Amino acid sequence: MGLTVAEFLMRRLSQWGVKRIFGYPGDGINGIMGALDRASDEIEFVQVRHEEMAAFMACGHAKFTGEVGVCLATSGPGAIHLLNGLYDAKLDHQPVVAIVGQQALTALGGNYQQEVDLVSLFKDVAHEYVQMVSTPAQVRHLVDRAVRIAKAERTVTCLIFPNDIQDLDAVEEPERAHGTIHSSWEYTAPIVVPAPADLQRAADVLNAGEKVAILVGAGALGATDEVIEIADLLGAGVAKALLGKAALPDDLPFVTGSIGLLGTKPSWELMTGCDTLLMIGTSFPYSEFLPEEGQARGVQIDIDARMLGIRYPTEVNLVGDSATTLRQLIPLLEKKNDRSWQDEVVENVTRWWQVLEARAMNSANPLNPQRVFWELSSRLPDNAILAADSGSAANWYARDIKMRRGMKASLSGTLATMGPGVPYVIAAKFAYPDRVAIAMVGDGAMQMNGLNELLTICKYWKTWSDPRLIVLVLHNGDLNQVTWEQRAMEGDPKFESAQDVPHFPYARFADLVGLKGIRVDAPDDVGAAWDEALSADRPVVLEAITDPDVPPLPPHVTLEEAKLLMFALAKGDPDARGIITQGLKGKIQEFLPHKDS
Ligand SMILES: Cc1ncc(C[n+]2csc(CCOP(=O)(O)OP(=O)(O)O)c2C)c(N)n1
Ligand SMILES: [Mg+2]
Repeated sequence: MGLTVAEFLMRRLSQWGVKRIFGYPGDGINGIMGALDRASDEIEFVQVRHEEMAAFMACGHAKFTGEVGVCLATSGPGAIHLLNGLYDAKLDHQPVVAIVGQQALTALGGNYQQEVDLVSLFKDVAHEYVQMVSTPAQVRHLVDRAVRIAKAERTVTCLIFPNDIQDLDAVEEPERAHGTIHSSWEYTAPIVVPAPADLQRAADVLNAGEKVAILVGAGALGATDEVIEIADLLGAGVAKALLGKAALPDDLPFVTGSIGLLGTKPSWELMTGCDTLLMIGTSFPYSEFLPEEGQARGVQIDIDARMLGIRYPTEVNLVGDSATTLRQLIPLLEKKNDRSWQDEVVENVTRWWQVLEARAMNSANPLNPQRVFWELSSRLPDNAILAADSGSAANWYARDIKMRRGMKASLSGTLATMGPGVPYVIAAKFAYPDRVAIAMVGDGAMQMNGLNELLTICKYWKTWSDPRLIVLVLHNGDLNQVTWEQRAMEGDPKFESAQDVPHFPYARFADLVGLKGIRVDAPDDVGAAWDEALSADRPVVLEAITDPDVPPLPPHVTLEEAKLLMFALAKGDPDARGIITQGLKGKIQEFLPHKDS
């Protein structure tokens, strides 16, 4: 007997190298689910708790492996649930294919139950390619195009399968006739390099500079050696956009760490002091953290021409792979003999790490969140995989975690959505079951979806060769990041009924469902808590009771922000006393002399 359409879909995805699909069933995809069951030797189905999590996992899979991620949902409600996770992938340029069900073709247009205009619904998020199957002979080329376009454009594509189509006989090879398509599944990524003359123009700008700043993003993740060599040649400092945190190890003395609101002071000094800016694979959005227009000459490298010249008025915009382009640029660069600029950067960086350590050691009520991240940093296994959620955790992850070579790390960089922390690390464990994965998540995000997804961890952890997956929960009883934004940007006091997060016993819940729960609320126990979590025989929820009054301070507080914060406190902020104490403690560390280490 021949294959059904759904079976052929599985076969074709498998030919494309897809080994795993994250999803949730429903009668809109029953034909596909049956085929998936029968194809389970080739493709594994991972059952999540909510379709948005399937999309986050597909995105996390793509981020950590470089492969296409695939998620599957039923018609109507299931399809709608995918959206936020798909936008996360789209905005961070990850290849994800969404497969969704639809009501029967025979019912469409009849106001049928669960009938949603899915082509229109996905038209924005999957605008590069969204198609509904209406006859079996289309399936081969629709799958081929959905996967190829997702990979080639590093974006989201979507295929919609009405449920009556799924069980029809497949057309594995369309007849050779007018109006049929004959497609193949192969795709090879090109090596994209700029023309020699343009590389020379870039080299001329970089050679002329005396104070070169480099900013790297996700596009530089595969160019570690090349960025190090260029930074050495140019005597430059290197700042990292959040998605590029793993691009360079933080133990290099000229790496200034994160940039932006969640960034570091040496990155700020690098950008405000430079005369030349080289941006590699980044679309870091906040212009106020980049040099002023006219201050620096700029060169930008990106694989996607659409991302060039939109963050700083760069003078040379190169379309190219970061590693290959940098390798071709290197012979054109002159080694700068004057190292005084880089020496200054190194000095700033050295001092900054001391400030961070001192800030982490400040007392708080009860735990200083910075201490939690600081203690983790030195204990991280060599090949750990990290994911931060959106919230104050992203600040401490950005600043206090020292990345080392071999680690992977990500978050929702551009959409900055709450919720990807736990699903990202689940995807990481499926892709790399022998590595330790750690999610860093706020209590708000845990309650939004992380708690439910712990049940997915319960369902699967015994299949992972190394069971260690740790979910750090910052239990601060607050939607803290936004509480601080409201204070510093609006001058409003904390709006308690909007910002307070209901109490929940995260560690006890972990124990209840068969994982390990560790609760820590004393500063001196934090290190031991991490040691225990990292040597556990099963996934762990590490619940840290942290102080919401420790401000996730931007690297420099503007006068305007300070004024607004003062207004907020004067207007009767319930946490005013704690904030003043913690804010002063953090700020003061910048001015104290530190022991050389
Ligand atoms: C889906 C979504 N809803 C709302 C926001 C706005 N937001 C960003 S951070 C944040 C607070 C997160 O609180 P929590 O998870 O408790 O982390 P905390 O900042 O307290 O550490 C909110 C509401 C968002 N980014 N995404
Ligand atoms: Mg919170």
